[in-house]
Amino acid sequence: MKYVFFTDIHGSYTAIKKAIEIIDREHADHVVFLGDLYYHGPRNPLPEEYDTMKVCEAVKALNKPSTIIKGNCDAEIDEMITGREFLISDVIEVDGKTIFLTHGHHVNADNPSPCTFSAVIHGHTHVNSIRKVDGVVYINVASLSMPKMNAPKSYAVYEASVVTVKDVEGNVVMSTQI
Ligand SMILES: [Mn+2]
Repeated sequence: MKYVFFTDIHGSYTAIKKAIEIIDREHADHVVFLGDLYYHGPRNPLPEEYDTMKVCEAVKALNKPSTIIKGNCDAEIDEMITGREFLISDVIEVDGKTIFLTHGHHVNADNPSPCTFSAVIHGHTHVNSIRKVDGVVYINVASLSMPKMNAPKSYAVYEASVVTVKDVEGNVVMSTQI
């Protein structure tokens, strides 16, 4: 079972088109959006090809099973127009691992969960990182549209107990066993 993770697209049509290419290239079984899908918010400049309606159409047209996690920029209208619930968090049970999915503005390596998971996969800061806290591996996927602190535009994949953060070309940025 192979998962692909995207986060912080913030309404960039360029980024969602890239995500669709990546889903095909990676032959992912399941797609996870980790929040901040449409709205760019007052903290960010307008991303490339900012077009929330076209991003929404692309998400609705996905031909893979998917999960959408709610970010701190995601609103009730986003769920209504997408026709989907944006989950506050979710858990993947795979290969004997328990992976907690969250946007990352509440739970992250600096504010760890009181629960024990194999890994926590999140976004929010637009900077990728892998940190182990109390035996739990925290993976920050970073942004596909607006990375910060010189991070590359990136996404992540899970397969066979390994999480790999990659740049948009598919080059490995960082990787960890969980
Ligand atoms: Mn955020």
